[in-house]
Amino acid sequence: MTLDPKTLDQLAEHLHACQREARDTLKITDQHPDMDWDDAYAIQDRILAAKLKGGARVAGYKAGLTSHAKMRQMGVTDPVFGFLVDEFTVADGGEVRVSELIHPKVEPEICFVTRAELKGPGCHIGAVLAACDVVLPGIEVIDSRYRDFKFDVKSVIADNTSAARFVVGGRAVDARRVDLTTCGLVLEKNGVPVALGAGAAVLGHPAAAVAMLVNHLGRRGQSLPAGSLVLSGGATEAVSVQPGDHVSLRVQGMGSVSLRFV
Ligand code: OOG
Ligand code: MG
Repeated sequence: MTLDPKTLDQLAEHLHACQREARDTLKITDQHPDMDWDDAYAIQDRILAAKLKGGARVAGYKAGLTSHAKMRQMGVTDPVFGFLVDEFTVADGGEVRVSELIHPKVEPEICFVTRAELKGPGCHIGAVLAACDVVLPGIEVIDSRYRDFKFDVKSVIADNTSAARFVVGGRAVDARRVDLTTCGLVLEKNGVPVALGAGAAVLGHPAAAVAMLVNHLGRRGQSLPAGSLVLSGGATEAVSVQPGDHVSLRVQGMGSVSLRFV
């Protein structure tokens, strides 16, 4: 850690206010070039604490920057982890109000629901699949609080990895009965395919992203509780959206999920 607790508090308050008020900011490492990964997660922790204090409930966890397509698009080469709270949830087929966001983008994701606690270090794909109940398709709406979506890895971690909204739906299937590497996925905007890929785009196997999250939590003395929802990360580049757009994601064997931007 290089930042003092007061600075961490201020940065968390600032980023949280930017999220709530849908206004952008310059990336925080411009002012604090020496901040480290622990500082970044400490800021994210403070944002979560403020949300919990305000009555929020944790709705799940997310891994991000887990595919080459995403890493290339954002110029960041390390996966990052964040939290999801109830205020981010959208019902399948539901609406997202663009006026509540800065510059939203959508990402196709494979989502896991666990039925047993997972603990790192040493968590691997096998442990994740053994502890998973179902997998299902999900669309994440990311909305970096940083101007023009420009950030580095520490800034984006502090900003809770751009988390803003998400929807899960389609058909939940037994995680061990689908081949999560070869399953194809198609993201459509207004009926036109705009991104396509396969599960293996996410770290070779999307369960590897969950294992990395668990090992990350383990390093911080935490575990992934039973019954957790985990977004494994965008399998393709994220796609910008505007009011009026209808977005749907179809994942092979798992049906489809959708949302509308108004
Ligand atoms: C960071 C969040 C990335 C994913 O699935 O890769 C993410 C960003 O690109 O703004 O959620
Ligand atoms: Mg994502």
